[in-house]
Amino acid sequence: MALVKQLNSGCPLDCPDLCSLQVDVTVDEAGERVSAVRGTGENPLTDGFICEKVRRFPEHMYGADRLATPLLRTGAKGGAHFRRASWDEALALVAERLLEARDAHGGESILPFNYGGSNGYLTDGALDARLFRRLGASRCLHTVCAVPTTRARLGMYGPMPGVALEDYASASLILIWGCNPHATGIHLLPRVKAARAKGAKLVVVDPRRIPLARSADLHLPIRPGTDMVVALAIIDWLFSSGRSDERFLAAHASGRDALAERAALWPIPRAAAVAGVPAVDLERLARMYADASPAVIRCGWGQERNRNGGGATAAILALPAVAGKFGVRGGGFTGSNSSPWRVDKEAMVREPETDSRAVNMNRLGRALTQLDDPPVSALFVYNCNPLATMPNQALVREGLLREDLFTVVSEQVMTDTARYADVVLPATTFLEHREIRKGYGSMRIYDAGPAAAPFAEARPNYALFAELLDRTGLARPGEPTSPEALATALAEASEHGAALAAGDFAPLPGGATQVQMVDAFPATPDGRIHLLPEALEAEAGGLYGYRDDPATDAFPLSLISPALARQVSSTFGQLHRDPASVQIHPDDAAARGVSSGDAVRIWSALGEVRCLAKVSDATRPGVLVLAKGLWAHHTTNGNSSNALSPDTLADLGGGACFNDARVQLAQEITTPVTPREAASSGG
Ligand SMILES: Nc1nc2c(c(=O)[nH]1)N[C@H]1C(S)=C(S)[C@@H](COP(=O)(O)OP(=O)(O)OC[C@H]3O[C@@H](n4cnc5c(=O)[nH]c(N)nc54)[C@H](O)[C@@H]3O)O[C@H]1N2
Ligand SMILES: Nc1nc2c(c(=O)[nH]1)N[C@H]1C(S)=C(S)[C@@H](COP(=O)(O)OP(=O)(O)OC[C@H]3O[C@@H](n4cnc5c(=O)[nH]c(N)nc54)[C@H](O)[C@@H]3O)O[C@H]1N2
Ligand SMILES: [Mo]
Repeated sequence: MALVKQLNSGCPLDCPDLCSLQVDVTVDEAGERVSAVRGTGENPLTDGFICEKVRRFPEHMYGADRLATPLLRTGAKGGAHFRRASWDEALALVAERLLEARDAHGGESILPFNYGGSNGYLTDGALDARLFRRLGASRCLHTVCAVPTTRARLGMYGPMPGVALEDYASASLILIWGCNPHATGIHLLPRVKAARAKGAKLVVVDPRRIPLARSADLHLPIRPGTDMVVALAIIDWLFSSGRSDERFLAAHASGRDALAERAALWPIPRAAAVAGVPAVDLERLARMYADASPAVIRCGWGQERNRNGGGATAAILALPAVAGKFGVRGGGFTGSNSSPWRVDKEAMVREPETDSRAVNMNRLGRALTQLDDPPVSALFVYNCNPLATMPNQALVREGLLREDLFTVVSEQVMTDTARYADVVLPATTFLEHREIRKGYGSMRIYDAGPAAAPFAEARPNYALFAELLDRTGLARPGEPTSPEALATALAEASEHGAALAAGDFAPLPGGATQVQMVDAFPATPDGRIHLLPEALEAEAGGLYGYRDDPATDAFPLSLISPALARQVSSTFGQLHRDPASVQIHPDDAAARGVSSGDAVRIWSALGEVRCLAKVSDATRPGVLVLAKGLWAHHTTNGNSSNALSPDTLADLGGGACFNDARVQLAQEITTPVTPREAASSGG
C-alpha cells in the first residue's frame, strides 16, 4: 500500500463547524483509496482537530454496507432482496417510471424527498431541483431541522451574523441553551474553556445534565417544551426590576411594550412552577445574565423541537436586546444558523420554482398513506434516511410498504430506508466528488475537488440528475451540468460570489468574527430589531402564547431524542452495533421496578420501542432520553425513538416535534425460562 497523495478538503456533514481536513490517498490492488482523514489549521475555528466520526470516514467508504452497484428489488417490499443491475438498466427504469407517473397521474404524484445528507451546494438543490421542477413534482418542504429557529431569528433580526464561536473566549457569561456541543459541535469547547480560565461563568438550560452542565455555575434542568416561559420570565424580571436597557430598545428595537405585556404573564414563580425548577434558580439566572458583560447565548436546536419551539426561540433571542448585551466582542447570541452567506442556488437550477403541491417532510407518513388527488406514486429519496429520521415511523413504514409506490433511493450505504426501495442507486461520498459548502456555525465557505476515485460504480448526485434530465428529455442545451459549470454559475450570480470563488475556507465578507451592533446589524427591512414581528404573530396564532404539556395519565413521561457523539443523525449508524439504552431517572425507574440493563418497552398511541434501560440522574424525573438517528438494528423490535415522535408541528415553520413525545415505560414482559427449558435448548 503506497501513499500517492495528500489533499486538502473540508467536511460537509450536517454539523455547524465545517472542519478543514487533510486526506491521505493510497493505492493498492483495490485501486485508489482514502486511508486517513485528519484536521488542519486552514479553518482557524476547527484548528487541526476533528471528531472521531470523520476520522473513521474510511470505514464508512469501504465498509461492508457501502453500495457498489445499482440494485433492483426482487423480493417483498422492505425485505432488502435485490439483484445487481447496470446503471443503464436502472436509469432507464427510473426515467420510465417517473414519466409514467407524471403522464398517468400528474407531476404531483412524484415526491422528491431530500435533506442535508452532506450539506453541499452541488449535491443538493441543484440539478435535482431542475429535474423535479420540470417534472412538476410535489415540493418537499425542508422542515425537519432549524426551521422554527430560523423563522424566529430572521423575523426579529434578519440575516445578521451570530456571535462567532471564536469570540466565546471573550465572554464573561456563557449561556448554553438547548445545545450540547460535546456531541454536536466540539470546536466551541476550547473557547468555553478559555473563557472560564479567565473567570467566565457558565450556565446551561437543558432537561439533561449534559457534559458542560457538570462544571457549570448553574444548570437549569427545565421540563422539555417550557423554554418559552423561562425566557419570558427573565424578560419580565429585567423589565420589572429596572434592568432592561431602555436606551438601546428605544434606539434599535420595535415591539418593546407588546413583549413586556406578554412577558408580564410569566412572573418567575409561575414560570418556575411550569418549568419544574426552583424559582430561586430562575431568579439567579436572570440576575447573573443582567450583571454580566460580555454575555453570550448559544441558542441550539433542542428547544425548537416541540409545540412551543418557535416562540421559545424568539423569547431567548429577545434577551440580549432587552438586557442590552450587544455591542461588545463576546456579547449577543449565536443561533442555529449563524453565517448568513448569500449564495444564489437558482443560478445553478435554471428552472423557476413551481407552485405545485407542497409536502411538509415531517409528515412523510401521512403523505404516503393519506394524500390523494393524486396519491404519491413515485418517491425519490436522496441525501436522507427518512425511515430512521422522520417522525411517526410506523406511518412512514406503512407508506414505504405500499405495493403501488415506486421508491428510488440514492445512497452511499444500505440504510434502513434503502431496504424498502424498488431501485437503489449508489452515491459517492464528499471525498469522491467536488463539493462547495458553507458552515452554519463557522463563518467560512470552501470548495474542494474529489480526493479519491469513486468507490466501485458510485456516482455523484450531479451526475445522476444530469443523466436523468437527459433520459426524461428534460435537459436543455447550454445549461450548466458539470460540477465546474455549476460552481461557476453559483459564484457568478451570488452576492458573496467572490468569497465563494476564493474557495479555501474564505471568511464571510466583513470578517469571520463580527461583533453584533458594531460590525453586524439587524438586516430587517427597517434595520430595527423586531421583538414581536407581525408575520410571526400571525403565523403562530399569537407569538409567545404557551401551549400546555400534552402529557396524559396513560402517557405521563416526556421522551426527548438528542444527538449522539458518535453519529451525525443516522449517518454512520451502520458502523455501530451495540444495543440502544433509554435513560431514565432513578425515581421513575424505581416506580416501575426497572434497573440498569433491564429490557424495557416504551410505548404511546403511535408505537413501541423495545430496548435496554440505563438508570441515571443525568436526566430529570419525568423525562426519558433515547438518542436520535438509531437504526433498526439498535433496538430489539427494529423501531427507533421516531416510532414515538409525533408528527404534530411546532408553532412556527411547520417544524418537527421530536422532543414532544409523551410515553409510558415498563419492564418488558418476557416468559420466564425454566431451568429445564434452558438446559434442553442448549447447543
Ligand atoms: N455528532 C453529531 N453532531 C451533530 C448532529 C448529530 O446528530 N450528531 N446533528 C447536527 C444537526 S442536524 C443539528 S440540528 C445539530 C443539533 O445540535 P444540538 O441542538 O446541540 O443537538 P440536540 O442533541 O438535538 O439537542 C441539544 C440539547 O437539547 C436538549 N433538549 C431537548 N429538549 C429540550 C427542551 O425542550 N428545552 C431545552 N432547553 N433543551 C432541550 C437535549 O437534552 C440536548 O442536550 O447538531 C449537528 N451536529
Ligand atoms: N428523534 C429525532 N429524530 C430526528 C432529530 C431529533 O432531534 N430527534 N433530528 C432531526 C434533524 S435535526 C435532522 S437534521 C434530521 C437528519 O436526518 P437525515 O436528513 O435523514 O440525515 P442523516 O440521517 O444524516 O442521513 C443522511 C443520508 O444521506 C446520505 N448522503 C450523504 N451524502 C450524500 C450524497 O452526496 N448523495 C446521496 N445520494 N446521499 C448522501 C448519507 O449516507 C445518509 O444516509 O434528523 C432528524 N431526526
Ligand atoms: Mo439538524
